[in-house]
Amino acid sequence: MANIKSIKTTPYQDQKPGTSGLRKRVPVFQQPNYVENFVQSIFDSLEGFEGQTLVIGGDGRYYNDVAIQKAIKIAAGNGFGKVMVGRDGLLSTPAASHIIRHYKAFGGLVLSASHNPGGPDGDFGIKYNIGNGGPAPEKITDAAFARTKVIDSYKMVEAPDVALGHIGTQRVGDMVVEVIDPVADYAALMETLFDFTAIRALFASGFRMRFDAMHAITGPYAHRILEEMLGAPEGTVINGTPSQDFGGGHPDPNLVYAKDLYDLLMSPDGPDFGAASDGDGDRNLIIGKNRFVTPSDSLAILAANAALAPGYATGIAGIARSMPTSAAADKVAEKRGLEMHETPTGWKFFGNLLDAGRVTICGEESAGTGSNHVREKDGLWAVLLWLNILAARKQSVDEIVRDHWQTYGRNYYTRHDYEEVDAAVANTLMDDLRAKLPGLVGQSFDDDLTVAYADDFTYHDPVDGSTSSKQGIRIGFTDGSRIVFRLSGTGTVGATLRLYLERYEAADGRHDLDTQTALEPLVGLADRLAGIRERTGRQSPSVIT
Ligand code: VG1
Ligand code: CO
Repeated sequence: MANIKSIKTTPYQDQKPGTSGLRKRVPVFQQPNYVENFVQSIFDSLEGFEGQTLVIGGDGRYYNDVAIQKAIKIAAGNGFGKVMVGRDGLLSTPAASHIIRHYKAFGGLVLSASHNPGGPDGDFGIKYNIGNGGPAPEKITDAAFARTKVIDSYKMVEAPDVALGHIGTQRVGDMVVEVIDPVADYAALMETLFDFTAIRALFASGFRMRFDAMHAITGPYAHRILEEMLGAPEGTVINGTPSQDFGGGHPDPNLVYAKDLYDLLMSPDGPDFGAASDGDGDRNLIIGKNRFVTPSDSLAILAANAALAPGYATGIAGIARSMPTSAAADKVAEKRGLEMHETPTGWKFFGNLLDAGRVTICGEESAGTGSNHVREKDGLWAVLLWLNILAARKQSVDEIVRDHWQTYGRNYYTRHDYEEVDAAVANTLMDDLRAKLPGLVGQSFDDDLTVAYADDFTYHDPVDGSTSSKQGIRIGFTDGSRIVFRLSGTGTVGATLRLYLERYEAADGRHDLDTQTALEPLVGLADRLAGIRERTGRQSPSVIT
């Protein structure tokens, strides 16, 4: 019999999972039993995993190697039959989702804080995914949080650390640990979805691309798929070796942290196509030559053109987007007669719709797009679908984007983030604004902005009937413009206030305005309504995407 120990512990009160798992600074995770308590609390909230398989992997950030050993031994102590783990403890978030599904595992632990910086003073995170490969729904995360507040012991097998450097099988107590190639299954899945022959021909014709892996997890995936399988020239993938602190950078593929890539694509002899992914490989940034593609537009364009890829040749069932994401995708759904769903922020809300076959493509304004091939957003998938579309349409990114606006109109869109704001100030700002909402409907501002609705978004899941309230304040105007206020659920210091702005120009409207200029009146109005500058003391946002 395995040497299973029940070890006494004391609870922490702050282990509440946010938008995407539990995220804290590394020193918080390094406190005695912090990881152990959280992992045991997750297992305590689940039933029926005895003898089943658990997938574990992470984005390779600092503390991944320590936390993964604890997780494996606790899984063994709780009676899992097998753990599948990526070599060196690595798995991108979408690859973990695929492996859970492919091997019919009971669930998985993803060790990552995604786009947050890493290193000894950076962030770490743990997220549990269920058997469909998607993030655990609130029912489970709520139960796990409740458990963390009272937990008094955890179960662990006493064993030496598992060697994760080589593919193969070993044992921890009675549990089998299989170390797998983190890339192989995922790459094989991509081959079933996309026209690799056409993409190979595109690269062979001299099409030039740069993929910035931002020293994060997608490096090994991008090297293998883009360079080895699709024949993109060596050097197409840069920053392709995962490092514990992401090369000291911020692995968030946006116009601030991937500015070099942006500048390159805007330069006269830049490549045809640029892309980047985040810490754990589930986000994507898409930039064509002289054309940045707003993630909300990218979702709409991918949905409109998906049928060009073999995996979606028979068409898509429907589209879902998170509430703050622009309505560009709605225009596609409307025109094509597809189901359209608006969900709260975070991928966990797409799972039911995907499982029920009601939607095929999902997306978020935060550079997340994905489909029913897994139950997470998927950075490389989005890049490959773009490549497939470019190969099939034989047009540039800019031409495709403009053509899309001509057909569906343009949803000008931007997000302004105020990071590390005092939490009390941010909460009061939201509370005061919420109190104002009922009085706003029908009011007109700046001559032409009349409020059509103003509410705090509540989602009713049409599949399981659950309700999620207080998901963000929406102020919609009669002309289709919209202002959304939300507090981030992934930050680890203070509060991050996100302001999302959108304005619609019809198909025959003006599509060539500068985005920030087009949205300036809404920015001003948002500040007047919520008193952002006055309350936060900030004159401008920390990040504009
Ligand atoms: C952010 C994004 C959200 C995304 C989440 C996880 O959440 O806004 O769209 O799903 O990060 O992405 P928040 O609560 O900070 O706004 V990732 O790449 O961390 O897995
Ligand atoms: Co991510």
